[in-house]
Parts: sequence; C-alpha cells; structure tokens
Amino acid sequence: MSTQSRIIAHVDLDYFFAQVEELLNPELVGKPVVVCVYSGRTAESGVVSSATYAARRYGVRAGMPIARAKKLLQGVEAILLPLRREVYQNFSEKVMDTLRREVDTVEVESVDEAFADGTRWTGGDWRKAFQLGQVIKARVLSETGLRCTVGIGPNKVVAKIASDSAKPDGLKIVPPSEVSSFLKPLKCEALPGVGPKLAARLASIGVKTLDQLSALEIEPLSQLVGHKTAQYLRLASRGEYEEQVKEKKERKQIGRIITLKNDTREVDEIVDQLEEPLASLAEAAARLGVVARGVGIIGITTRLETVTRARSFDTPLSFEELHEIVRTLFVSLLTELSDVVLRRAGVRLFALERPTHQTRLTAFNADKVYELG
Ligand code: TTP
Ligand code: MG
Ligand code: MG
Repeated sequence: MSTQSRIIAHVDLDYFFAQVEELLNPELVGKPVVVCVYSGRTAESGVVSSATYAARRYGVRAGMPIARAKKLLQGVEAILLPLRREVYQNFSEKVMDTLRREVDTVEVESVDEAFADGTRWTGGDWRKAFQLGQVIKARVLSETGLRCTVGIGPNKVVAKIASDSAKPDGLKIVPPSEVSSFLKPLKCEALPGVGPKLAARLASIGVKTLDQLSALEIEPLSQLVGHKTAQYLRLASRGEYEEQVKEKKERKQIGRIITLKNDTREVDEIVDQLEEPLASLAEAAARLGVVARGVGIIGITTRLETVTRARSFDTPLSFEELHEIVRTLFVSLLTELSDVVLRRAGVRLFALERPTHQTRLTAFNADKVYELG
C-alpha cells in the first residue's frame, strides 16, 4: 500500500487525569476540578497536572503552580485533588487495549494518547474515516467510560494537529485534499515539537504561520534551527512528514503497582490490597487475549529500594493459582528480607501467550467487569 493512502488516527483523552477523577466520583462532573502534583515542601507547593474545562475557564492550566491556580479559583467552589498515578495508568492501559482490539497497529505516545493506523480498517477509503473515528470514540467510552478526541489525517503529524484542534470530545477528519488549507493558517506552535523557544526563533525572521514556514527555503531555515529540525519543519508544515505508526515494543508483560494503605510487612495485608490489581490484571490479560505462564511480585520498601521475586511455569496459570503464587512469593520475600517494610507493592504477569483454547484465566473473566478505584 502506498504511503499516500494511509489513514492515521490520533486519539487523546480529554482532561485525562481530571476526567478519571470525575468518572470515579460523579459528584465532580461539571465542576472545576484540578489534579495536582504536590511536591510536599509546603502544603501549597507543586504544580497543576490536569484541569477540567470548568477549571480552565478561570485560566487554570497544566504546569501552573498550585498557588496560582488557587488564586484564579478564589471564591469558586473548586476541587483540588492529589494525583493518583496508578489509577490513571490502569485506565490508560484499558484505553490502549481497547484501541488494539479495533485496529492492527497502535503506537502509545503518552499516558493519554496514541496513534492508530486505520488504513486496513478503512480499506484506505477516506469516506470511512469518519466512521473509524466514531467507532474509536464509542468503544473507548463504552469500555472505559472516558471521552476522547480523535483526529484523522494521512500521517501522524496531521492527525495530531487535527485532534488538538477538535478538543474536547471532538472528531476531526483531514483528508489529503484538505491538508494544505487546514495547516496553512495555523501558528508554528501547532506543530508537534515546536515549543515557545523554537517559535520565538522562527518569529525572529518573521515566520509565524505554517504557510510562511512551508514557503521558506531549506538553507536559511537550516542556518536558523539546524539541519535536522529544518528538514522536519519543512516537511511537517506541508503535511508531508511521513513516519510509520509502530508498536513501540511488544507487550512482554503487564503489571499493576499500588501504594499500600500503610507501610507494612504483613503478607495478609499486602495480598488483600492486591486483590483488585490482580483482578484488573487478569481482566487486562483476558482483554488482550493472552494467558500468563509467569508471575512476579515487586515491593518498594520504606527505604525506597525495589525488591522483586518471580516464578514461571510450563502451563498458563488460573486466577486462583496466580493468587496463591503471589502470596507464596510475598511470604518468601519477607522471610528472606527480615528487615524490610513495604510502602508499595505490585504484581506483574509475564510469559504472555495466546491460548490454544480457552483457559481458566480467560474463563474467569468472561462475565465479570471490575471497577477500578
Ligand atoms: P494532555 O493530553 O496534555 O492534557 P489533558 O488530557 O489533561 O487535557 P486535554 O483535554 O487538553 O487533552 O496530558 C495528559 C495527562 O498528562 C494529563 O491529564 C495530566 C498529565 N500532564 C501533567 O501531569 N502535566 C502536564 O504539564 C501535562 C500537559 C499533562
Ligand atoms: Mg489529553
Ligand atoms: Mg495528551
């Protein structure tokens, strides 16, 4: 298939961390919600990680100091929440698994975005691109409860700019015939990789729009920003930067890690709290259509050391077996390391493989849906 006929989707979750908080607590819906990374130095030090659109209306943005966000939200009934990385990571993995089941190739770009090659899905027919976007949005919503924005274009750069332009809860298709008119009026910062510094440098020679950027000769541009960047800018500004959608790496393992309710070395306490992560892992395996022959545990100690144990087997494990092995591994770990106290604990499944017939692991999950939280 020629490069011209590729149909690439870029999927980005809307106000991701804050949306997850909304999903887990419907009372928050529509309110200014701000997810914060508290640095711990003072009660207020840290930055905003994600903000709902209701909070953005007051000017709150990711990366802004918490104190500044509080000032902007003075007198407003706003909710500031601490970041819960594991919770968002679990949702992220569910979204990526959903995409993987829909299209052949998914390139995970960040915790909340991915490129999906929809060329096969659409048969290369741009009339089906809108339907592809609708299906992706509907599947992500029905399987995870999350809303996203999808941009579709003939390459990754155009697809990403398209999704940026359609936020939130949007769908924007830019077929090859519209690439030029779509890109031309945009500011240089619209290109992925062009931050304020590079934009200022381009502005210093009077280049502010992609139309102007695409008209520049490669020589003066190279002198200004270096050869490699110049080549990227020239191609990207014309919508001609082609880069394949690639799975970054094959999934050799899946894992979940949690922060324990309190520091402990009690196996029962640890395994109890790993109940839900284990169920979620078994479900993730089932959704990926794989079974595991290996299981490992990980502990982060109160001294922030990482300790691990793992075992692999000749045949895929059932959910009950996983449970038992996890317990056994924690018993042996904590017996051997008599002075460690765990702060975080996790489980990973490895030696993932396609089952030859349905196993107990997948059967266990067939009719069960787990709530994360
Ligand atoms: P983004 O996709 O950039 O932002 P978003 O999903 O919150 O909002 P949008 O609707 O505009 O897509 O980033 C994804 C997540 O990454 C975000 O929810 C939180 C995290 N993040 C940070 O922690 N710090 C940051 O500065 C940014 C930009 C994101
Ligand atoms: Mg996002
Ligand atoms: Mg993003």
